[in-house]
Amino acid sequence: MRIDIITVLPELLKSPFEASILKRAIEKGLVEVHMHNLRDYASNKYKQVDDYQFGGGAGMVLMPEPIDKCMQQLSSERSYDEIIYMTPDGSTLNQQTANTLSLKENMIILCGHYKGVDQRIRDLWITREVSIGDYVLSGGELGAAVLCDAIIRLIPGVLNDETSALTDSFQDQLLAPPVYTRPREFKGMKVPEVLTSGNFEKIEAWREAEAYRRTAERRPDLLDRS
Ligand code: 6GU
Repeated sequence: MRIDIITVLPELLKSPFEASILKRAIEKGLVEVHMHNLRDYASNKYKQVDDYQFGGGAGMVLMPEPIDKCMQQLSSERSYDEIIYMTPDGSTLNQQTANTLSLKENMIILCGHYKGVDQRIRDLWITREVSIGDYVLSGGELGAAVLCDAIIRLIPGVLNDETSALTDSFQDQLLAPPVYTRPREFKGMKVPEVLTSGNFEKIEAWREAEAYRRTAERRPDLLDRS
């Protein structure tokens, strides 16, 4: 998989890819992530990438020309399966979208800023608009980092224990059951006996029941779906 990220703040996006499992995925050659600073595609001598909005109103808008120039450059080098725009008015990211995107080969992620990008860029280039939740961020960069993490960890070979993504919360529309490790007793609290019984059928049944109980209690909306 190859991900190209177009941003006015590449520094904000560096550290997630220089730590933990994202770094390992890149080192293993399972994913390539390339940052493109929109300012490098600005045409006037002030390296301007934003401008006032027509019709008036507070806030700047990212100009179409630099973004278009960057999109054209990238698209001439390879074909892209998805060109994603990170924006609070996109569809809310969920596990199903992450699963779908983890199967793509080449993706561009465009990070919005200020009041966003000129609508014509969205009409011309964007195949999917993604929000990471119902709150406003200062820019799409942190959303892009969240999206990349959600996608990249699903690529086969990225997680050490290949089965562990399968038992994540949401992967079967349920929250994950409680987990325990040693010691068997901590501050008077014991690990549920079934987990130390060695009876794997019973353990599976307990985990499923706990997953349902937890989901019904915390996220009943997940049980109403499908
Ligand atoms: Cl992707 N961008 C911004 N600016 N705000 C957001 C968001 C994205 N997702 C939720 N809020």
